[in-house]
Amino acid sequence: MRKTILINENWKFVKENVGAAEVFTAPSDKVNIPHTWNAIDGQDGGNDYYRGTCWYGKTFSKPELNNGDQVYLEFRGANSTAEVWVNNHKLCTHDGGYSAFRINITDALQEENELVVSVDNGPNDRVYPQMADFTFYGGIYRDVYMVIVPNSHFDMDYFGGNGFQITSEINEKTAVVSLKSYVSGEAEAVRYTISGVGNVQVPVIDGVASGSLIVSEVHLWDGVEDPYLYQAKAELIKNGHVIDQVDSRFGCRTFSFDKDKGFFLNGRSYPLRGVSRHQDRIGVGNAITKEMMQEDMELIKEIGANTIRLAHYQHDQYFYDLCDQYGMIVWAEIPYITEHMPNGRENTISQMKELIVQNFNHPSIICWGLSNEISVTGVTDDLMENHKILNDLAHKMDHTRPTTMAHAFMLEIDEPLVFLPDVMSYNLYYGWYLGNLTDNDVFFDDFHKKYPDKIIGLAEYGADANPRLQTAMPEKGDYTEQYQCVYHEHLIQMSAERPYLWSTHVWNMFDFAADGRDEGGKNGINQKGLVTFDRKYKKDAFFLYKANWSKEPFVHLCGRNYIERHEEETEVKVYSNYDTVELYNNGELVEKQSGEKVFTFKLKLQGNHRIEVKAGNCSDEITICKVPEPNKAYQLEGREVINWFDEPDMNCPEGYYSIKDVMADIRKSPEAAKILDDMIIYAKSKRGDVAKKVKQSKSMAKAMNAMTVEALIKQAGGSIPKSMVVEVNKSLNRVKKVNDIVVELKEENYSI
Ligand code: GCB
Repeated sequence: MRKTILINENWKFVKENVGAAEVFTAPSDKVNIPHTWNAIDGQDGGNDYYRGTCWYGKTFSKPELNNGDQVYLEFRGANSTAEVWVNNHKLCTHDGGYSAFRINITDALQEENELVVSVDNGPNDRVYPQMADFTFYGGIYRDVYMVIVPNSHFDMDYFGGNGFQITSEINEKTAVVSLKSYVSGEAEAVRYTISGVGNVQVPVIDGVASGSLIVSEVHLWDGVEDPYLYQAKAELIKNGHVIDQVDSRFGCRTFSFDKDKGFFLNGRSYPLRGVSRHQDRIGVGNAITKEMMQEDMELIKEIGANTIRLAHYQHDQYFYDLCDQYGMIVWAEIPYITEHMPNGRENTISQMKELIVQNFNHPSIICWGLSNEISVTGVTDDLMENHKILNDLAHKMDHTRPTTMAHAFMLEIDEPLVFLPDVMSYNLYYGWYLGNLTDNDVFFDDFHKKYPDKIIGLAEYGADANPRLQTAMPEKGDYTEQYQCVYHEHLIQMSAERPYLWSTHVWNMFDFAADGRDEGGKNGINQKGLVTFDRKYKKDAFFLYKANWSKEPFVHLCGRNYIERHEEETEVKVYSNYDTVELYNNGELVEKQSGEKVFTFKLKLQGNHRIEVKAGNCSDEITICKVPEPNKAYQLEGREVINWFDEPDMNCPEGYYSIKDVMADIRKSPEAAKILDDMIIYAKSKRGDVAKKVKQSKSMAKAMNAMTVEALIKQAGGSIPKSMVVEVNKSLNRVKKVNDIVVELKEENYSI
């Protein structure tokens, strides 16, 4: 029988590209897996974290083996290219930092062994991801196992899978469960058992054993309400004895998509409303523990989501298992992202094969994501061909799940790429990076009207919020908790009014590291999370979703961090899934309100206030007070100016440009356009690599052209310092207006 041994402890780590021969002699640290070398520098901004080759080493004695036993090493994740040596023999190279891989080391074994692994997260042009809005932490950051199997065994060599594939087909109350396994070496039969159902023994023919079992009165895997899992085992039989065994859970469910009504699970409408997740955490990067994954899942459960987009790469098996257990519907994807690389085709294919083979049996997964925002730097023939290959591959490997893609919001809705996958989705950021909140509504209305037969969803949407930043007057680009709420209140309503959206996923459940970012009062962090990077603080918007999605009764008072308030009359906002809430000020009832999810109260401020809200058996409390001056700590540095033209040296002379002009007018003068472009380049540099690369579509260029420079500066959220705004305005004041030229719309790089 096989033996699986976790070998995470006691590795040597050399943070230098010393070469295989030097690993045990070079100065090194002692580390345990999971490990990354970018836990700190990958999260502190500057886009300067160490990307290169580092080395790991471990010695071990030869395990006790029976005749013919095969010894494998199994790496669950090493980012992003790993090479494995045993006793100076290089045994494998694996490209792809988020999928599991195995290597047979039997022939290289001696009594005492030196295992050496190089891991390289340096830039190249063939392994995805290379350009994206997150940190590519280097290291062996998921578990490592030694697996000893008999000479004949369930296949260990096919794209990291366990050689056991289960598919179920449901017919009314009965499920036909097809069981297939792949066998290496000689064996006569495989016995399949489903706990509580029965077993069947089938012969191994040409290395494959196919059988089926009927489950009558099938207990469906029914999403978050009843995620019932069956337990299956495959036993390999040789000479009448069981010599190997693999186990897998599976679930029986059906699902479908309707162009008007969205997603259906087990025949009933089941609108998918949920969040996206990145795996990393503050201080530990991607080297997270099972407890951390469990905590993430508990938070996602608490908010009441029924779906997770596991972005932008393959997640840990443990997390997919949790999704099965908690009944989450999952969008799984490979890190084919942002920038298509002509040399990366092979890597997209192998990563897609790994994704499907390793995750085939998870009932939670309902689609395979081909790519994310891949059109950002332009669509080429090679990109199209690459996608067709991946699409066909996914269909061939799995006829039970559709393919999907997350399109960038600058991809015009008529582009052929939009329609390449089976079901479509867009990442939209109107009301944050660009445009107004209602542009999201218009976008989907246009799409649905023009393509009523297509299945469309919202793969990403979100707005950054730093819990330190608080305001009575929320607006786009201010990074306050309050604007994040305004944004999500609108988006929730927008999607509720459009039941055809097959899924919506908030970007993002958790703040995450993007070392190239420097905005919103934090360096190196994307703050679109509903929960902070350390998982310790639930932002107000978290409770907005909880009110909409969760059945667990609760009431929440917003503005917990907005303690010192300057306004005469303040707004007190409450999120709850009760329909009646009562607000108390210093113990006195202010008002009892009935409504749905969002309740707002006005309160005159004077001195100190202990505010309490009660609903059913639940209550919440905050304390706030009136202060004579606005608290500067609540404002984003660089965004303190409310009206630019109240500032000294800010003018708007007749016949000359100023920041009050719309961009289309400024672009009529090459001299003024240059001033604008320089400012935009500067602002983009604060939003990381992806922002620098974005190529605008014509419709977005049109939207941008209609904006004033002043509006653009606000949207940039304080990343353009006051002194620069004054200088830009002064420079524009020196340029005479050009009135009679029509500027041609170009796909220029001028969004922020
Ligand atoms: C996107 C990307 C995601 C980014 C996000 C953002 O569309 O898919 O990786 O993190 O936007 O926050 O800008």
